[in-house]
Amino acid sequence: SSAASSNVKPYYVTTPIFYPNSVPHIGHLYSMVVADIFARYACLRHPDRPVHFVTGTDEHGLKISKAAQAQGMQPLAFCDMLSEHFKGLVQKANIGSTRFARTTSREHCDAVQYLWRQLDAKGLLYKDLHSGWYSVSDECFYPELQVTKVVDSEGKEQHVSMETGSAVEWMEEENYKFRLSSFQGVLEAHYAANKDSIYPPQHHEAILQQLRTVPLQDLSVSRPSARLTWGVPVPDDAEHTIYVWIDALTVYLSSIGFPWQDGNKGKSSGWPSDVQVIGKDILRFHAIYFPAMLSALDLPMPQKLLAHSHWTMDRRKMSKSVGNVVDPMAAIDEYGIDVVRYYLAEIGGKFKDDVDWSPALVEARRTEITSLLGNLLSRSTSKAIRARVDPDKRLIYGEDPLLKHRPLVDILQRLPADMDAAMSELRVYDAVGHIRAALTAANFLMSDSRPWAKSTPSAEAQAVSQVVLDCLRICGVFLQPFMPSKAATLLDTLGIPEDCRAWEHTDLARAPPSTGVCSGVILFPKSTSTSTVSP
Ligand code: ME8
Repeated sequence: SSAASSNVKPYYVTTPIFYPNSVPHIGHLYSMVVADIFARYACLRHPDRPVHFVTGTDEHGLKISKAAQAQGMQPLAFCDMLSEHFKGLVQKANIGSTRFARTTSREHCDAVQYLWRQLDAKGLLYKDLHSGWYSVSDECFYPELQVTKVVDSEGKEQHVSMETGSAVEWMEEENYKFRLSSFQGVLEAHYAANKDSIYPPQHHEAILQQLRTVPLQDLSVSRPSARLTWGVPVPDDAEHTIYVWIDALTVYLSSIGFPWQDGNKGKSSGWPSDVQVIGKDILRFHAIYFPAMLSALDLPMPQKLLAHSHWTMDRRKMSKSVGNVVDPMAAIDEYGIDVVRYYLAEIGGKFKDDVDWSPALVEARRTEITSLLGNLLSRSTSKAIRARVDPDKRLIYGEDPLLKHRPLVDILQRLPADMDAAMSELRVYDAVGHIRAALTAANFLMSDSRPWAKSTPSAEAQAVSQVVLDCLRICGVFLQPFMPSKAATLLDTLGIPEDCRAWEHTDLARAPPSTGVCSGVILFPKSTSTSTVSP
């Protein structure tokens, strides 16, 4: 009922908001796909619970204004142009996000200023002198360890950045600082009490260990407007611009209507978040800075932070500045989005170690899923088998002797619980593994029983056909988060009505009525890409 459902906190999942300083690469697609898998799983698990899924672009700061300048463009026009590329990827990759956030939007900027005033009202902001080695040409401070002394052509000693070689000078400027140091105890207690709040566990341990041993320093949260105007101005102090990370992190709140008027700390809008997907490169911002901000605002902590590993190219991190990136659009054109999604989820689903992007491995995944799923569907829906079975007859699991002692039946009976456990613990790799195990067992059963052969008794053909089609149906439901369009084709082929594709329909004993099975559907047609020779 609507009264009951209005008390349910919407499921809330996020990706990082990406810097639109260049076009998206495969790493960005990966974060989107992982988040999409959780959003879609939430949908099939609880179809009545609303899902909020936020992705978007992080448009302020020096990095962006410099990139715009290099193109001879105004920063906003530059962001308008590049954020379209990220939106295009969302569409092309079948990402079911409910909101594409841009930090240059009016509501977001207002929310950032509101948050700033709240921190200020609580006495958590103060002005301080910040000093260090500053490069005018690079427009940034460098830590002592990254600065070295050189002797120039006139024999004069000079300090330079080791990274860029540009001259640095000792500079002092006024910044606002946030009293991050006063949140050490709160954060330490939070992570000590919530062991599964950061996944994989290695990151949880590292953050907790850090909080236990390294004192937090107050955080500089503004830049002089003289150096940086492309950002949200500090309220009532136009001399200063709010630090881009404070601005960016606030997007997770502003995208679901913060500041909230519900008197319930954003619960009816979805706060706290259920899963926030990030790359491990931005763990500190999400595991320390953001929770400190939330604690300052007296808001509940995010429930789970998933920090995934990086895609590498020849073992180096793919990055826009290095230029060794895989174009996700080209990969989708080449392999099809669902094969790419399957590859990202399967090869990248452990989140633990960095993984190398390799066209050969994508091909191998395509071959695997074509044989496990595509061929199984073709064989089990073939006219040869359909001619041997009565489509209206159903044998009862647990009673009919022909359905007993089949490993596949056991796997399918456990599958809903196995999937639920894996997904709620963010074990995407294991979730894919459970589906693969079921499909593998079904393929084995087919080869073993040969239900299409006249030599196989028709009662056996009937039983095997039923359990294999049930397997395809149940796997089809569970594949929806991973390969949404292939799963839809699969379920259409099996004649499963659209309103029978949720978790409750994965009970082996209670098959929904099929509107009829089609024969001759090829789920993974041979590649039409130019790299294969056509006959
Ligand atoms: O950091 N492998 O934006 P960004 C896997 N705007 N994932 C990768 C990756 C790789 N090689 N490279 C990037 C920012 N990513 C900030 C975030 S959030 C409030 C602000 C993914 O464009 C990964 O999720 O540099 C990483 O955290 C994110 O893209 C960084 O994207």
